[in-house]
Amino acid sequence: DLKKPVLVTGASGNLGRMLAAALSARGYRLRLTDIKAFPDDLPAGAEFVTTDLGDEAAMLRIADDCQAILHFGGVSVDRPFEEVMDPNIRGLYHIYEAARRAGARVLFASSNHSIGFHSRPGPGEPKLDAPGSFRPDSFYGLSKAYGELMGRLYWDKHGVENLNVRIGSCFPEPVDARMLATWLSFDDLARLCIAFLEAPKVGHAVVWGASNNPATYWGADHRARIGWEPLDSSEAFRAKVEKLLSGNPVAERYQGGAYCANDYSRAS
Ligand code: 15L
Repeated sequence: DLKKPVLVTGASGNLGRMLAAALSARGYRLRLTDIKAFPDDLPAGAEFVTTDLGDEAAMLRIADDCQAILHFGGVSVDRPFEEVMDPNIRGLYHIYEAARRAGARVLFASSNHSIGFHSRPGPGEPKLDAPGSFRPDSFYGLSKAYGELMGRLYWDKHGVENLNVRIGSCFPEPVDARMLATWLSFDDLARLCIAFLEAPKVGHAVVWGASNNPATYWGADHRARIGWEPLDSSEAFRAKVEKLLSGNPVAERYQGGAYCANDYSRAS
């Protein structure tokens, strides 16, 4: 539906700006929002309003009439609990209430840090399947698990459709050896968002947000439901990054990498 607007939160961030351009080029009407000003020229068919995810009235207002919310807003890195609380915990409730009232579907930018304390699979070991695999590696990762479960609740109780994308590492290129497993290209993310918007039915779904990387840690998910398959691969960057290790044994053992090692105080 190209007539009803799509709301993109976190629109001023790296992923939000890339998606605004890609969705505008596809002909979508866009309502963009962020706590920070939009740094670029607005793409065609887009309007921008500054909002705070902690402000319920503002979130209900801005989502009014929207067909979908692509929720990329909130704290996107490992931060102390108090900083995560308002945008990522309260904010998720505001996003889902707004979606329920507008009759919109939600794409939630979840993260691999919701499952970061799973060990990296060795050669021949099974890959991690998406459903029910939470092992957060930080208060940030915990907020992403909570956001996914908010989607579970709103689908079961109110029929709000939602796709939870456990993004690995979405950057222009992989920048270290871990990203040979976790990298998601911008183009694969843009195609995923379009597949979500155009899928006849989503329900409550969880998808690994990674490109078609042979070194992946991840197995089954619900991608068939939206007909998405990643087309890019991190292998093209192997020679450039394979020797770039963190040097920290906790970071190297677990899927979440450095987030697992931050503030780590377990004796054994
Ligand atoms: C994330 O969740 C962060 O938003 C991003 O900055 C990266 O740190 C990424 O995870 C990752 O694990 O590489």
